[in-house]
Amino acid sequence: MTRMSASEAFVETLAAQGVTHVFGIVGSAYMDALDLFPAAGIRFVSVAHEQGAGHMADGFSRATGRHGVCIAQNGPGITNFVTAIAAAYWAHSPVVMITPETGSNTQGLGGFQETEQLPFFEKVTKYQVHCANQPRIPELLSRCFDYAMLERGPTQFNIPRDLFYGEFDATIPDPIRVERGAGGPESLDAAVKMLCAAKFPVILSGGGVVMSNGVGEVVKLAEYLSAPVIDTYLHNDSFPKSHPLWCGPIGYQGSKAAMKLLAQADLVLAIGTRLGPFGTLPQHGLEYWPRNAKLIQIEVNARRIGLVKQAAVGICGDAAAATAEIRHRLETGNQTVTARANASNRLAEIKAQKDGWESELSQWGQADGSPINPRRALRELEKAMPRDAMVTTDIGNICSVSNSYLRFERPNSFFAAMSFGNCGYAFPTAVGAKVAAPDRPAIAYIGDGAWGMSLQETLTCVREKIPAIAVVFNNGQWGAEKKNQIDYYADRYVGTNLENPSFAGIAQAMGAKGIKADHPDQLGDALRQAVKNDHCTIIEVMTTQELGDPFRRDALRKPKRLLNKYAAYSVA
Ligand SMILES: Cc1ncc(C[n+]2csc(CCOP(=O)(O)OP(=O)(O)O)c2C)c(N)n1
Ligand SMILES: [Mg+2]
Repeated sequence: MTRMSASEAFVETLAAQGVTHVFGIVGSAYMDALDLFPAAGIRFVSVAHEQGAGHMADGFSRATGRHGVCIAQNGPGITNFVTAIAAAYWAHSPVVMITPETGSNTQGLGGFQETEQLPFFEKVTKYQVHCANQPRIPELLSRCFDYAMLERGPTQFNIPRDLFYGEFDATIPDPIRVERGAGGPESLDAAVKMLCAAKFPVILSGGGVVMSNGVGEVVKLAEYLSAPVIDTYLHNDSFPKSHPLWCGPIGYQGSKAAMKLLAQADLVLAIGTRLGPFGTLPQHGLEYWPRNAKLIQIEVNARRIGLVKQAAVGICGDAAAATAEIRHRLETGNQTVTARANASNRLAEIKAQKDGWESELSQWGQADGSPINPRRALRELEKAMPRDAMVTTDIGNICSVSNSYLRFERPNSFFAAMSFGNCGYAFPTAVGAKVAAPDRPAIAYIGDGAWGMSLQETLTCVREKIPAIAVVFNNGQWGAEKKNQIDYYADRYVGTNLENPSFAGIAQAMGAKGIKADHPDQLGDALRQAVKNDHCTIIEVMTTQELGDPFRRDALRKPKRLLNKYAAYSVA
């Protein structure tokens, strides 16, 4: 035990957990600890809005597989975290949120900046703790780090601000990291048996593959089986794009090749995925989920096995370890593996489907002229994309269409706004990723509407010298929602048209680089220039108003009105 001040114990615990960066906005509530951050080896990244800090912690975590950490002033600083923490929850990011609270001496009196800070986050955290006993700071704060990693999601350390003062004897705990195994022997046996019999096995590679560092194992198993590998929705970095067995993602605006191949499966091996319902909806008019195929699901969280799709075999295990074990059993067993005998047909089919989809994309991407057709813009950006880029995407129509054009060689490269689907996610997430991996380009795709929610973090990039890149698709509309008004509400536009200033001009006024591109030829150069800049660069892409398929065809209905007053608002 060593005698320490509370703030010393706090920062020593952060340091013991490997924390090198904390994102937040300064506040008196934790200033005594903040004062020690530099000496403890922690860079405080000062942001423009706490939501940005939460997303940056998420992006930092997704780029590295390490914890992301955010902190703010009690009350309003903490409530500003809500959306970002919900997003991190659905991205399965180990974000530790530190929430200093109003002083314990006045709690309940309705003093300054007081609100109960635990209930807001109850449904979007894996663990919350209120520290009421000062000597327990190291223990409880460590637990937040341990559980965030163990359960892959945000945790909350809530502490009355007066508890940063005072002293006690403390031991700083070592981090607890739990190794996971391949799963139960019976379920692995059953999976191997099923795989041996499969004539057309298809592998779905999910987020768990990236998180378990398992891409290499999936490559080996896929090669052994000559099985096509499909990324689950928004996990486009879960298999290398240059591999002949790579087929691209399923889900909204995903790869038709992936969908057509999945439809032919007699067995689906889903690795590291809960098979989220939105990510398996029909697309491009294709009902591609193979209803009659058997499903083997590998999931680290037992609750998610069979949650969305009935699984014939569920393996509760680490994605990488389970995949390696399955291959080992296939290779060393003396059973016949059917898929190895009929590989050539399948390989030919994979190639044919991929070629077909590629030429469709190329045709769509030919549209010329100014402003730029969105698909053309996405194709030009894809062509200029640096090999080691990290790309974040926002929620919007053009960002969704980009799903077909974002392909990656290595894991930890694609950080889309996941199931929470909040506008304003991409840019701060890219900023956090850039802080985590300064040698890799960090590029955010954002619509003009969502840019209004996130452009303030350009200030953070300028002030903190973070050369993140934003590609803003300026189509003068909240396009994804406008598409619903086009399809369902007879082109009655309520709240979906946007009048924009010059976003490149705003970027320059903020001290960043601003580039406007309104012709397809300019886009590749703009991106290459932005990657070269050691300054934050905003590329404003002027696009047409053309829109791709809507998001939520699954959830919208044609309007029906009963009152005379609204008769004109019905669709016949
Ligand atoms: C925080 C938040 N508010 C509202 C929405 C609903 N929403 C989904 S997509 C969208 C439109 C996005 O417009 P924009 O960013 O301009 O991209 P575009 O669709 O035009 O490509 C809106 C408002 C949301 N997902 N998140
Ligand atoms: Mg828009």
